[in-house]
Order: sequence, then C-alpha cells, then structure tokens
Amino acid sequence: MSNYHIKNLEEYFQVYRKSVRDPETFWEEIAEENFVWQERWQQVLDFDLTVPRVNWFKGAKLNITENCIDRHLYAHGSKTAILFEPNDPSETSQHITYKQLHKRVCKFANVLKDQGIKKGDRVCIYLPMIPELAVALLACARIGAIHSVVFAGFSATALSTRINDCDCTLVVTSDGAFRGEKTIDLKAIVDEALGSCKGVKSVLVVKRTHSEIPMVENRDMWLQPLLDSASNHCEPEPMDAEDPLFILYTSGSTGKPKGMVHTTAGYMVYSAYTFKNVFQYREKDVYWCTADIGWITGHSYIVYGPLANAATTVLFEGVPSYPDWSRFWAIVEKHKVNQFYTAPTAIRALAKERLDFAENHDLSSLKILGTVGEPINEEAWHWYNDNIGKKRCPIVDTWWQTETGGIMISPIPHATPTIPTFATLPLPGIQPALMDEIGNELSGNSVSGRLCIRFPWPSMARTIWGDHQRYKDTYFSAFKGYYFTGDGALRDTTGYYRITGRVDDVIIVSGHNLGTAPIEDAINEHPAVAESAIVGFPHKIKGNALYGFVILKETGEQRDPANLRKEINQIITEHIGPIAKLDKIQFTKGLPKTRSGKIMRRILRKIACGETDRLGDISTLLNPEVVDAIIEDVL
Ligand code: 7RM
Repeated sequence: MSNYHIKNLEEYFQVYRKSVRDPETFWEEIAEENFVWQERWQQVLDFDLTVPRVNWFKGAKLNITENCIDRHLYAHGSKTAILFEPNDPSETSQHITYKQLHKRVCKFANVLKDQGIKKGDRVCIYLPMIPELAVALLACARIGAIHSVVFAGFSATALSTRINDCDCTLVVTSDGAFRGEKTIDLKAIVDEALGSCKGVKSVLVVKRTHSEIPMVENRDMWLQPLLDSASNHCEPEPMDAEDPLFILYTSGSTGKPKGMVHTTAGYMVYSAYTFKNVFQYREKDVYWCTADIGWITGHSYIVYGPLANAATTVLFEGVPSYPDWSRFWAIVEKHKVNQFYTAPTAIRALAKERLDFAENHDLSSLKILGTVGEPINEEAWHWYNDNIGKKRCPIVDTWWQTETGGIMISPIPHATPTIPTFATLPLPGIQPALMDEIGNELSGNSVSGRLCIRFPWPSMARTIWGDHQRYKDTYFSAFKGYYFTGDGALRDTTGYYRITGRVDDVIIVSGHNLGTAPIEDAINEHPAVAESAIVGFPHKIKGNALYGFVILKETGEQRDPANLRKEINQIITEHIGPIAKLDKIQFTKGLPKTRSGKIMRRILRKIACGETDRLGDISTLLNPEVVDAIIEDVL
C-alpha cells in the first residue's frame, strides 16, 4: 500500500488513521518517496500553535522548480506541461512541453537576475491568464524570489496597497488583457498604481494585446527582447524548507488585506499530494482548473500541484460566456479534459443558460468533476452531476482556504461516497474539530460549530507578511492551540462535514472573498457619505451579493439617490474592483450599534435577507429604534 496514492475507501481509512497516529512518519514517507531533495531534513515537524510556530522538514534544502520541472525531463520531457487555450477560440492553443517550460523558466529567471532580483526579494506579478504568468511564478521560485501575484481584475489602488505592503521592487505585467469581448489596459492600471509605489525599480511588460502603451524610461522594459538574449541555463537556487515561496493576499474582516506567507517544502509536499489524490490524476490525463492563478486555487492546482505530478494542466485565458456559454464544454471536448475543477458560482451561471450549450459537446472524456470556493447548493450540484458528469463522474466538493495552501476536506473519488453539499471527510493529515462558542470542542457526530484544525499540516500559511501578531490574533487566539478557519460547519451522523459558511465578516461573492471593511472604507470616502455597513444576501448566481446600508451627510440628502448609488459603486470599482460593487444600496438615518459602538451586522444581515421576523434579541442595542426605520425602507 502506498501512502501517496489512495485508491479505495479501506485504504483511505488506513492511511488516515496512520496520519493521525503518527503524522511525522506519515509525511516523512511521502516527502521521501515522491520528491527530490538537495539535502535531507533534520526534523520532520517542530511546532507550537500558541506562538504560533510551525516548521516542516526543518533543515532540508530543495528547489520546488526542480520538483515541478527538471526531474520530469528524462521521462516526460516531450509531454505537455501547460496547455494554453486563448481567449479567442480561433487563436491556436499552445502545447508547452516540460522541456520547453524548463527553457522558458530558466530564461525568465535569468532576466530577473539581470534586473538585480535575488533570493528573498519580492516580485509582484500582475498578468492575465497567459503562459507567462505560470512561467513568472516558476522563474521567481527558481531563484528564490518571493512572488506576490495580484489578480489582474484588481484596481490600481488595490494593486498599489499590495505592492507596498511587501515592498516589491519589480512588477511583471502585460500591455493588456483579453477577457471575452473586452480588452483591458493592464499597463495603464500598473502605471497608475506605481504613482504611489516608490520602491518599484523595474517593470517587465509582456506583449499580449499589442496595444499602444506608454513606456516609462529607466523603469519599463518589454520582456521578449530580454528573454531572447537570456541564457537557457539557470541553476535552481537551494532553498531552505521554510524559506518563503510566495505571498498571496486575502481579505480580512478588518483593515488591510492579509499577505499570507507560504513556505517551500511543506507547500510543495501538500499541494502535490492532494492534487494526486483528490483528482486521481493518471499519467495521460488532461486536467483543467478554471480558476485564475491570481487566487490560491490557481497557485496550488493549476501550477504547483499538477506540475509536481508531471501532469498536463490547462491554462485558459478567457471567460465561460465567450464567444458563448458553450465555451467550457467546447474546451473539454477539444482537449479531451479528464478532470474539470470550477466554482459553484460558475456552475450556477452555466445552469441558467440553455442546456444545449452542454449537450452539443462530447463530454465523455470527463472522469472527475470538482468544485471549490463556497458552499455548493443542492440544485447546482445536481445540474453539474446530471448534465456535465452524466452521473458517471464523482464530484469532489473541496473545502480549503488561501491560508491552508491546499485542499483540506474533500471526497477522494472512487473511495469516498459523495453526498450533495457535503465536503465529506478530511484528507489524510488533517484533523478538523468543531467548537462551541465558548471554546469547547464538540465530540461525536451530529454536531455543528466553528471549524478549527487541531494539528499542523505541511502547507499551512506560516505568518502574515510583516504582522505575525495579526496572524496569531486572527487564527490562533479564538481557540487556544487550534487553527480557527472562520467557517462554520456541521458533522453529520456518519462523520461527514458540511461547510455552512463564514462566521466572520468576509462575504464570498462569485467565489471571491470580500472583506466588508475595505468596501466600507471605500464608500466612506465619498464626500456625501457619513457611514456605511455592508452585508451579504443570497443571490441565485453569485452565491452572495452585497447589500449596503449607507448613512448620508446632510449635503448628500439633497442629492439624487440614483446618481449617488452610481458614484458609490464607482468608488468601489476604483478602490477594490468591479467584483465588489453593491447590488443594493439603501440610504438610512442610522445603523444598529452595540454599546461599544460596533455595528450589529447580524441584524442588518437578517434585514437584507428579508428575515425581519427573526431578528433575535435587539435589547442590547444602543439605538433599537433605528431597526424599525430600516425595515420600513428595505429594498
Ligand atoms: C480555496 C479558496 C476560503 C473560504 C473558506 C470558505 C469558502 C471554499 C468551500 C468553501 C464551502 C467549499 N480559498 N469555501 N471552499 N465553502 N464549501 N468547498 O476558496 O481563501 O479564497 O476562500 O471559501 O468559507 O473559508 S479562499
């Protein structure tokens, strides 16, 4: 029996029990048998979750790109590593072999070096979904630079905040991006952002849209000529197991975004292990994850996990609706995709369209379907199962987070029987716990509570960049000795987990995690706005949509509400991006507040959801009378 590849339920239980009984031996065997190391570790695990301090494979030396590329060259050099499918279906797709990927990564790595980038430096990557994006990540990893990918849908303000937070000195971007029918001026956004990023010395620009763009002298350079003259050869930098591999920002419930730091060895081992098992990847399979590499799902399950397993991973530049809603299924047919991984919000959007978009394509290559990002509702699950998987493909409902680095709770296809809306069982090495509100762990089955993890796993984020205290406060303080996820969950009679959603102030809109605080901060900058509070409410396609309660200043009350609504969404678009726009904006005289001055979002949430008859106890409010006023005007 191999720990690395689980094939049936009995094996799962055996492996799981071993992983709990003796986590160190369990992970040590996996690390030893499935990766290449330049130097072996002295200790498998050293940790104290109260500090918190977590070290996996301490003392080991490795380079993740050697594991994702070099070691495959002998047996899989001519195999397609990255299968690029462009936005425009009439543009030819590209098959980048492991050999070609090796060359491209080495060249790019040398260009970074020529720009003075060295181990430990931070590089911001702001690119559309084109091969250079994956190559840029790997090129950073090759030389030990820490990449910080910023999703190319983010605004200039969001970009500059992230560049400054971790002091990036180099930015990789493109002239523009193709997204469906639109062409987006990415470089213009970067130029605007860099107006407030004094630390950035160079900008490397990939040519994609061939738009005319201004180049700033002594800062901006076209990438291609630099690549052309760079050497093919670049030795992989020896990295310590715990050297940071990347920073990826995620919204918090308060304040600025959190730069989650992932380190090298643990992240590699866990993303590779979970990719292999959750998607049951076999040598000739074509695997496709539709996420953007700007999110953790893209990092772990488009780039690192698949490449560490010598897989063929599809990289799609476009959107599901272009040229029409059959695009996903056309791609599945064209490339004979075997594993398909997407988000519930995409499934709901697709399910709303005509069925023949899917029916007109041959989907018989599909073996496994996956979902990630938010709870999947029963209706969407059945639509996916019936019309895409034709009831023959197991659906893996994978629960995890930016902070966890890899999939935590998920079925293993052909081992774990699936039930709609259940992420089912923890993967080997993962020890979930449910807690009640006063911090007691709930034992046994048929319980629900706050979802925590009781023991370290290799790919957990190690800190928040520049703010270890915040890392401790956010994840390790609510329940001493546990990692707190921020999610609620229930464990059913058989021990299966169902994730019920966030218990904090993060709202997931179309699979994007949005903190309410930054959106409120943006709105409050409008000269007519006094105060605001954002809550989520259920939305058929997006999962959740945003509802804003806004108190106007006196000057604002004289103004046309329709114009104000437009301006508020405009400010949000500028500060965060269009994904954070509000679906509903209600102007109100007051917000329900606790005596310590905190807005009671719980009440606003109920109002936004139309559950005004179940507001619960409002007697502790400072101003209970505003509640009735708000209900009267509800949209
Ligand atoms: C991978 C990713 C994390 C949050 C997480 C949950 C929610 C993710 C599921 C899910 C129910 C799922 N990272 N979430 N997957 N909820 N079922 N299968 O999404 O950092 O962007 O978001 O997403 O609330 O805490 S993330």
